Formats: sequence, C-alpha cells, structure tokens
Amino acid sequence: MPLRLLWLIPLFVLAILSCNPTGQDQQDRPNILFIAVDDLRPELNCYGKSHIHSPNIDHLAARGILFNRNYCQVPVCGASRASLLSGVRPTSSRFVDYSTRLEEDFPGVVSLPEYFKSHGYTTVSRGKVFHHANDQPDAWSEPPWSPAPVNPEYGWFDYADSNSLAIIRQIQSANPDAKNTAIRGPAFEFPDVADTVYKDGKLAQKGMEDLERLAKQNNPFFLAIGFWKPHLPFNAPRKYWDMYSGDHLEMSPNPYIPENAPKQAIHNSGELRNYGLIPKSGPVSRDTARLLTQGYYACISYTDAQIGKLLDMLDSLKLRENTIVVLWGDHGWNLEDHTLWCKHANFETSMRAPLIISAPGLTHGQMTNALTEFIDIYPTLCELAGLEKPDHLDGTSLLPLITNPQEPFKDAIYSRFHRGESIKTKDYVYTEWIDPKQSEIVARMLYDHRTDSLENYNVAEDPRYSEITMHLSKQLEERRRKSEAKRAPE
Ligand SMILES: [Ca+2]
Repeated sequence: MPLRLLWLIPLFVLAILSCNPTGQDQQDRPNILFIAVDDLRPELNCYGKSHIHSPNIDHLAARGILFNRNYCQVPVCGASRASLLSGVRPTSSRFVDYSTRLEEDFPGVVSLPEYFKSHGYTTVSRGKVFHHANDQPDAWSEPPWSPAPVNPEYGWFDYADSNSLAIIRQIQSANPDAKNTAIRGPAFEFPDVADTVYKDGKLAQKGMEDLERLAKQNNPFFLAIGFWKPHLPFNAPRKYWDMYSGDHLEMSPNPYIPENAPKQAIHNSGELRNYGLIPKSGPVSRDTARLLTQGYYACISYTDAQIGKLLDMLDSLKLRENTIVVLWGDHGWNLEDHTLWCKHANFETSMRAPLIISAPGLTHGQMTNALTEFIDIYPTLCELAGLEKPDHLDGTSLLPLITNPQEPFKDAIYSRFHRGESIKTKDYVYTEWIDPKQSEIVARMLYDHRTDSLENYNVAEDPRYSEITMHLSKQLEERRRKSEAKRAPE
C-alpha cells in the first residue's frame, strides 16, 4: 500500500494487526454483507467485459478489491458452497455434487456464519446461501427465509409468462405421470414485468428491510443474501433483455472441443437439456444459442440491479463505513465454450469465479492477479473482523493481497469435479482423472495459458511438456493425500 494511503486504515484494522485479535470489542466489529450470485461467471464490466451492463457490481469493485484469478473448489452449486462456507477442501467423497449437504459431508465443522454467530454476530440467511436452506440450521440467529416463486404450483423455476405456463402444461399432457413441480418449462422468458415479480426482486426488498432492522441493533450482523440469477431458466423482466441486442452479442470464441481433449473433459450439457424446447442431444440451433446468451446476460443485469438496491440501502443507513461487503459467484459457466453449456467441467470457464471484497478503509478499487480460491474467504473475514481463525481451515487469508495486490501469494490453486482433479498455476492448468479401483491416471489434459488462454490445445501428451506434466501431477498427488487424510470433527 502506498504510504499516502496508510492513514486510511481504520482503527479497528490496526487493532487486528497489532494486538490480540480477540481483544476487539464485539460492538466495534464490522458488519458483513455476504452476497452470493448463483452461476455468475466473471463476465462483468469490472472484469474488463465492457459489453455487460453491471454498474452496481462495478461500483462495488471500485470501492473494493477484485480478485481477477479466483477459482471455485468445485464447479457445481451445493459442493462449491459447502466448501466455501466450511473453509474445507473437497475430496473424491466430500463435497461432490449439486445437492451436497455440509452437515452430512463434514459433520461437526463450524461453518463461517456459525463461527460469526458464536462471536456475537446476528447471522441471517436470505435466498440461496447453502444449497439447502435447512443445512446447518444452527448457523443462523433466525430461520433462513426465501421468497416464494411467482407460480409455486410449477416448482421453484419462477415462471411468470403465460406462454411458459402453456408450454409446461403441454409437456405435462405428454407426460401425465410427471408432477407439475418437477417439469421444467422453457429455458428463458422475458415478460414485461416489474423486478419484484421474480424471486430475486423480492429478495432484494427483504434484504433492504433486514438492513434497516439490523442497523438498529447494538451487535454486528452477518447478512447473507443469495441471488438465484443468472442460474437457468433465464427468466428476467424484458427491460434487461432489451439491454442486449441479438445482433451484437459476444458469442463463445471456441464452441468446439479442444484438440486432443479426453472424452472425460466434455459432457452433454444435461442441465440445459432438462428444459423445454431444448434438444436432448446435439448442438442447439444458432437462434437458441443467441437467445440463451442474451438471457444469461439479461439475468446478470437483473441481479446487478437488485444488488444495487442493497448497496444503496447500506449508504442511506450510513452503514457502508463499518460494513465489509463480499460478492461471489459460486463457480463459472459455459456459454457453449468447448461445446458446453452450464458448469460441471474442469476448464477455466467452469472453475474461475468472481470474488470482490469491499473492506472500509482498506480497499479502493484494487485488482489482483494473484491465484486465489474460495476457501480463502473464511480466514479473510475472520482477520478483517478481528477473530482468531479456527484450526480446521484449509484456506489462507487474503489480507496481504488487500494491502498489497502484488504480494506473492499462492503458487497453485486446486479445483475438482467428480474424478477430474485440477491444479492451476500462473502458466498452466493440469487435470487428471483417476480410476478409483486401480488408482491409475486414465485421462489427463494440460493447457499452456502463456500461449493458449482459451484452452484449445491439450498438450499433456506433447513430449515438450512431459516435465511440467509430471511435476504438476506430483503436486496434485500431494494435495490429494493431505485432503483425503483430513477428517471431520465428529
Ligand atoms: Ca451455482
């Protein structure tokens, strides 16, 4: 940090850095506004993507620090969230799938909100924070709350357009045994409705009410708000769709399988194919690809607008100077990159995920290219709040990067999806798949980000890369051994 900025460090941070962290008075601790955005890949204006309208997240980044090379631990909802919220790495049997429950996979662990609750915070969960709202019920000071979808008789998908409901009824008449709530309608809709018709608009309203209420308390709060969009289906008010013309969309630069990629690296985009009017196999039409891309972008802008309402409320309540804001997406997303839609893969487009932290007095629009991962959030918030870090954490506090974004940090980060285990270094990303019965590597891929940032050429079998491939495989093996040996407290 330049010397001229040192005066900006508030007293509470100096106290953290210079003395016993637990000596801080409870009422002096900063509030935490913890914003999760489901399936948000780092395609935002503040990430250099000027075609995206994300003014509110951009404004947060201008007051925060943007972690430009941040990675999730598992590119699927439930598993990613369980790892992030526990601060523990995944393994072949821990934090594996979308429906992961932390309390089942790692029982007895003190999760991030529970830890803050035990240190005097009022902890509140709104929307999609843990994948299952009733996972870790003791983590929250009051029961988690989520808004009802606009037509709950059609499940959680939140369809408001009568055309979508007609399509659902059509699908149901062809499948009379299927329940309405299990039928997925179209992959998108764009009716001319108010923001508050959909769940995320209702969630922002509730969050604003929570901020007003929590501001009056004497103890600090940890308010977690999990938005659903841009998760499928891409349902958002028409005004957000109108921000993106189909003629000027940025489509995937590489909608093809990388050269020499193993078959394990590619999937059939099954999550998307569950939706009505999407073919069960083969590529979607060009028109559908454009609409899906437009819909994904529209949902980003819709959610960005809801986040803006929360941040405006923070300002109007004069809470900003004592509130740390964390914004994260739970993993990346493919918009036909490598032929893929959705997540569930070991490419950069699935594993890289947004992370922005605004810490009053410490952040002012920094950006770091250091390699970071979601397990680093838990220890970072402990340090920023002046709490000792629990022993079970696998991550490293990001505070050194906040004070100096150029500070040397991690040599590598680790991510995995099912049997595919990845290591990402400054120059490379290497993934290997291991046969659990024979403990043998059955497939592998290596991308050289110095020359191939889009990951179009798998060079794992290229003799020129044999030394680096061997080295990265060994590092993965060491990490695997340590993570598999870690046991839950109970
Ligand atoms: Ca997700």
